[in-house]
Amino acid sequence: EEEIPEDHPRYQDLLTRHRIEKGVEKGITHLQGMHAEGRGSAFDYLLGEETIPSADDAERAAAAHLLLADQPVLSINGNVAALVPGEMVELAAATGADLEVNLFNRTPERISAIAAHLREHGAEDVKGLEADARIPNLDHQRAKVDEDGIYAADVVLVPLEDGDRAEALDEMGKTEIVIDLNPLSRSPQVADVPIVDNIIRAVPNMTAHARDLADADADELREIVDAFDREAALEEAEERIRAGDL
Ligand code: PTJ
Repeated sequence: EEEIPEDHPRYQDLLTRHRIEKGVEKGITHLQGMHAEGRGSAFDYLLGEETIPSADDAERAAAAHLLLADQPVLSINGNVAALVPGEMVELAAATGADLEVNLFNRTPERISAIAAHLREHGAEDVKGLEADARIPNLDHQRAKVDEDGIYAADVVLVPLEDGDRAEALDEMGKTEIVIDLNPLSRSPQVADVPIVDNIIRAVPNMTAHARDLADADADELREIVDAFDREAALEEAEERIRAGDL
């Protein structure tokens, strides 16, 4: 990462691309993850590569949801592991959530490579290796989850998620938090809390909000959750992208 000069106007974008390439080389990120990254990068450019106010509201509401949850789980795929491994470990610690490796293109090799990568970044317990339960209404490979992880979770964070799986988790009645730079994609459309922001900015900001809310009581957390307007957040992101007034 040293070869990218920090004053380069596209520094963050280049850094992100580089991390995804490294992830592919290490067997963590799927080749499709590079296409996903390219799409995300285009939307981020149109958003002005910054956390817009409605995304910050969503990140605070997401932190409140995770703090209120009985069994919160943060789902990790190949792009998430390459981009924000240490940041996800910190968010888990700040909210009392579990980490679960959950892949769209599931192979045992990638599951163990990602679990090892998370442990290198400070994770103690990593779920997703048992895969002893299934999300209903999804094909076999893509439905695999841990019984005491995503299957049992009341609140799940699913960043950069596939639309079918986001819908199936929603149908299970879970409170779903999605991070996705495309506000029109199905995952944010079905999410209770759609976060239209780059995961690189979103996760550290959620952790900052969680730390800020560490001493808040349940009533205060519920107020934050109730005040969040998912439709308004999606609309604000879409307007910002369409306006393109950078
Ligand atoms: O590691 P696996 O096997 O679980 O596969 C993961 C990917 C991401 C390849 C898989 O889930 C996939 O193909 O996802 P999609 O359908 O391409 O959706 C990814 C979404 O994430 C798109 O809407 C992108 O705009 C968005 N996205 C990409 N990079 C970022 C992002 N959103 C936030 N931050 C990013 N850095």
